[in-house]
Amino acid sequence: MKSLAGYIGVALFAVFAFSMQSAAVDKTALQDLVTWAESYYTEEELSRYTAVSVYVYRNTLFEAKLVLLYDFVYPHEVDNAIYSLELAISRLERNPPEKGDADHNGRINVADIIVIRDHILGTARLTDQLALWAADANSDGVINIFDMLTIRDVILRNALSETPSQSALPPTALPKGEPRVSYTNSVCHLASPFGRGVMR
Ligand SMILES: [Ca+2]
Ligand SMILES: [Ca+2]
Repeated sequence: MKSLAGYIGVALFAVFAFSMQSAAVDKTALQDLVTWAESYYTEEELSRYTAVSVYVYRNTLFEAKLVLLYDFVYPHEVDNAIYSLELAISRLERNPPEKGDADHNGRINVADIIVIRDHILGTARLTDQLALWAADANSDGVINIFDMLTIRDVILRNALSETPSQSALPPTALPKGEPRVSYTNSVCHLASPFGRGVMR
């Protein structure tokens, strides 16, 4: 039969062993992931994703930060936190943009015209399907100068009326295919985002 001192000794050893194990757990990868996630997924960025996927992401991030906070964690808890956070990030689902919001930031402004201009000129091609859909502002299946002019009109109309831009564009269903880019005679001259566009 063990003495009281024996039990205390065993307990102290267990605590010591657990502490040594916890101290050895490397949280660097989790810390790096959390730091990156918090810097990349700002409130503005998160506003582009569906409420459900953002809810899951926030909860998972919170749990990951708890793991970072705890002094005593097992290695598999750190691994699980990394896995769960990476999964939540991969499952963040973008909200569909409105027509004309080519840079998908929730606003229609000059930046969208510039994005479309660069896409047409080939200096910065759009590849995201939602962006391609939004860039076809006049919903004719082609991305060209007329989409830039459509957005310009929306901006001017909004500036005059100070009403939301959503109603200014014709409602359309999401197309199955990628809008075609018009390269009619290949060159699109633009003096400025609001400048005259001449296709030749
Ligand atoms: Ca925009
Ligand atoms: Ca178009």
